[in-house]
Amino acid sequence: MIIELCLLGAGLSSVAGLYKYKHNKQRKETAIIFKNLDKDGNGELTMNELAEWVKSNGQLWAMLAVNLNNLSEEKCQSIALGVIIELASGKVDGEKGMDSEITEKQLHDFRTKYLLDAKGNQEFFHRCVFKAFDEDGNQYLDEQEIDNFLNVFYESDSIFKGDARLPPRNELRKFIYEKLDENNDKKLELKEIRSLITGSAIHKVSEAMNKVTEKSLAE
Ligand SMILES: [Ca+2]
Ligand SMILES: [Ca+2]
Ligand SMILES: [Ca+2]
Repeated sequence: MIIELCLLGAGLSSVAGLYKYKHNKQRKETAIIFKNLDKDGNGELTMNELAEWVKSNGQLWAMLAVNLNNLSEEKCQSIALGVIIELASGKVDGEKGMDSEITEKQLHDFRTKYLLDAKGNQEFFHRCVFKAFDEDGNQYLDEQEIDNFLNVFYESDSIFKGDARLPPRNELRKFIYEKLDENNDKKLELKEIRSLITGSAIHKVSEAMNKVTEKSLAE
């Protein structure tokens, strides 16, 4: 019994040890990244200092470039930069976040939550896609922005072109306003339009539509 308890104790402490090791390793990585980016050494990162990180780190924007292939790499980088600052600073209301300076702790929290975690990484990507269409940055897509969003599905080089699951444009549009716009204000927030963004961006429109239809039938 005592031996078993000892073994259990050893097992638990090695799990804790591993966790601590991983945690410390991530912290050290953040510290190195931060030090390299903080060119003026004032202990905070401005937008320009962070931009260097985004530029050199494809993980932050390449997914966006692949999925929205009409956007230039520079545009994708600037979208990712905007989302990073919003998430790291906690100021998601448009322009205000852009003046924020990011501390090492904020950078670390952003990395662990949105880069080193698969689910968080997906959330980060969804936010980038959303921001690509929320051109005025007011956190919802108005009718003009929704029109641009719909272009993704219907442009001549769209991966959905000729896909039988893709409904006619006006039907998809109707679907968005009738089924996804939960509070019927003709403004689509990320949480309302997410089902069209999910997956590796919008691959499964009909599936998303079915899901929402099933959900609304079940309610
Ligand atoms: Ca600085
Ligand atoms: Ca908008
Ligand atoms: Ca709405």
